[in-house]
Amino acid sequence: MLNWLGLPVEASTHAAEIDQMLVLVHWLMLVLFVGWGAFFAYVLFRFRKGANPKADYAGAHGKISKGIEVAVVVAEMVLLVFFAIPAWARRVSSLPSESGAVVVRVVAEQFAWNVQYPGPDGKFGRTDPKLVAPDNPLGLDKTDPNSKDDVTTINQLNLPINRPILIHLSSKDVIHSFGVYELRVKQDAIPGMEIPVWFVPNREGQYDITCSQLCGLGHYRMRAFVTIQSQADYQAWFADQEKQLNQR
Ligand SMILES: [Cu+2]
Repeated sequence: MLNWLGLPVEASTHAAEIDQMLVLVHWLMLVLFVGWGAFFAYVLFRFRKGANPKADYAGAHGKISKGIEVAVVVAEMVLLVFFAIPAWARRVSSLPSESGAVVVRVVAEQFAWNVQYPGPDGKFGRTDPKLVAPDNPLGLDKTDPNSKDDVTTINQLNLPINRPILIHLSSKDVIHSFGVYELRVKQDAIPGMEIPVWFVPNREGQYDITCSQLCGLGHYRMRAFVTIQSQADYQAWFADQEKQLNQR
């Protein structure tokens, strides 16, 4: 039932719930489209000029039209109250704990995605806009002890499978939007705000991070990758990053 929408693969645990919502909305839209379309064709014929030389200003009198209107409103309310709002509430209120999750900072800028991992100490190094430079896009304060083990990447986010991921999302300049279709994740990145985004990836692979908010001339090339890998592969990747860090 999901394939007819042509959706990308589901790569996170909440993807099925989002897709169910999409499918329900599309079914409702299909019924409305066919229903209103048939009604429109009927009205074109029934109230043609030849049969109705004088317009009737009172409109529809029957109970059927009112009944249909109420049914559409009720169907939309059911979708909203029983499906959409609970699904949204789960996304924004049941955040995983910092200690149990893989915590990452993602900072958007025109036109790239900067990633900061807190490293083994679990603490993000201090960042300061004054320290931002071409070789330090995050403005990481290298004198801060917490920053010593912080791994930073550009346009590449590696994450382990089957672990809760908590991303602290922000932006350096304008409003961007962090969109990963396979994970069914989309969240605006807003300067001055740090917005939590969480999900549990459950399918290994490499997926596109696409900026989903028109953010300037280079918007089209604001593309990055998220690589979902096994716990062992992720640890090996991370150890490699730490090694490179110590060689610098
Ligand atoms: Cu952008």
